[in-house]
Amino acid sequence: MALFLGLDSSTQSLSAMVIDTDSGKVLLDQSLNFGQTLPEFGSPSGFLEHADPQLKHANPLMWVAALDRLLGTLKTAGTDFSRIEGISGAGQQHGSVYLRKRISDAPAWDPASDLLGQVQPLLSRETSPIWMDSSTHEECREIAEAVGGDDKVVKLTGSRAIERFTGPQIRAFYKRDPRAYGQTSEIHLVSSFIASLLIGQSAGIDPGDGAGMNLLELASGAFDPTLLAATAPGLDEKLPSAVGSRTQVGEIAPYFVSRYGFKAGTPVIAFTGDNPSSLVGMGATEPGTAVVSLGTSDTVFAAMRHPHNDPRGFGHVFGNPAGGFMCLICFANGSLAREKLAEKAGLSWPAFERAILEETTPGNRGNWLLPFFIPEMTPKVLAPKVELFGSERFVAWQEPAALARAIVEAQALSMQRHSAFIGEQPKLIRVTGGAAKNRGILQVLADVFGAEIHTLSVANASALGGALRAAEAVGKVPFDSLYQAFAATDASRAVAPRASATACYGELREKLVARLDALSA
Ligand code: XUL
Repeated sequence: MALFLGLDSSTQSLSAMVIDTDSGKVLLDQSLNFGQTLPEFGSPSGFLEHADPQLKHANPLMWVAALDRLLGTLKTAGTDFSRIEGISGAGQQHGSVYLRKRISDAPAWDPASDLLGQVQPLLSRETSPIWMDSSTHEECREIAEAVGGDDKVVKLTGSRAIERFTGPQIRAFYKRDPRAYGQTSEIHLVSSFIASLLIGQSAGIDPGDGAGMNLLELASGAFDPTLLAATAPGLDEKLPSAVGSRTQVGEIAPYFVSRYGFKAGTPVIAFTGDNPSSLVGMGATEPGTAVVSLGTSDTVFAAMRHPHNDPRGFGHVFGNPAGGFMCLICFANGSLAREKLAEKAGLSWPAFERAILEETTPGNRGNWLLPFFIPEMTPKVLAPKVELFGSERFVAWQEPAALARAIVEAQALSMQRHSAFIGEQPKLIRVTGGAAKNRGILQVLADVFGAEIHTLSVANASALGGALRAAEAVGKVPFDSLYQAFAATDASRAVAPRASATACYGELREKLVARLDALSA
């Protein structure tokens, strides 16, 4: 048996997946939901509530506690971690963790007590800004100006200076609390932080996640001195190193050997962002397959051989963990927006699915909406904005079925609008994430894009991506054969577009796109 562990510390949960590359089987696939399992952190959806909707932070100790809790639960349930040969994983992108001491300079984790109590005194900032934070508009402008304009930033980093990206967030911290910034010795991404916990050393940042910082030069994969200087003083000394995605960042720390039974010396491969990890987990690291991930955020992404930037500034280019690049467009109003609408319309999930499949038709008889229940980055909408257009009962929130279809149609049309810069319309799209179970959503995506929709049997593509990256880097199993075993699509669930439905979207597309474009003008 050759077992590899993948971890994914995402917005709402921590997941673990173990694969056996000899049998081609997934042996373990388990998630811990932060809100449900760790209510003491007051974060039902994985982040802290704040009166200002632009400020979105999470407690990094919640991620630390989750790691101990999940590994402990799995061990109690009989998981034998001593058989794991390699570990990798991913974290929600852009979020940052601020430490007084480099993890490499901190005392070795003591197996006699929980990690949380040992990490707490290391924090120089109690909370971590996460990808949903949109409070750094001013800092983005300052960084772009200092570097020589938006185009220059795009050329260097693959993206404009973006509110949720780590560089503008670090600059905001430096400006708002210079003392605490001065007391900070090390700043990690969520991905490199979790990897650092596992090895008890400071783990490096890979170009998949590092490209989401506005600090890394995309072409070389190294931090860029001009961007560092434009962001905050002394920043070059506070960042871990930039490393290749296949780098072994260290070996599992003795803490995990003694508490959970890992084998001493188990290699840990650089962690990456949840989207780049999903690119691997979806078997989509070669150009030609587009992926839609329906999670807390919805994302559209695809591998690219050469960086190709979005002239409108919404799309990003990140490193592809398998080599080359990937493009990505992110929508903040993903599952949280679907949940808020379902709650307001009084719909359970099965009713939401039935509403789309059985009770409404493409184009929704002229009912449509703007779905920005929280601030949105694509298009840029700084304050929540939900507007309904159509029949009287619909605009009065009295048509639950039409409301369900309206949000999914708006999300799909916005995805199509904002991914148009990639070039050719995809004929095949692989869909992942919790909402990929909902056939109604899959049918709307198929009809709007005029593309066939495939899903994998594994729901958590990001944790799978971690396990596959460990198997490739440590076990030397090529991605191609890993994909055959683990990233095959489930043919029985393929959803085909209906030409008549695709044709229905002409008028709605025009109206919605005009509104979306006006918002970001
Ligand atoms: C991508 C992004 C989100 C997070 C959360 O740019 O901000 O998709 O990675 O999952």
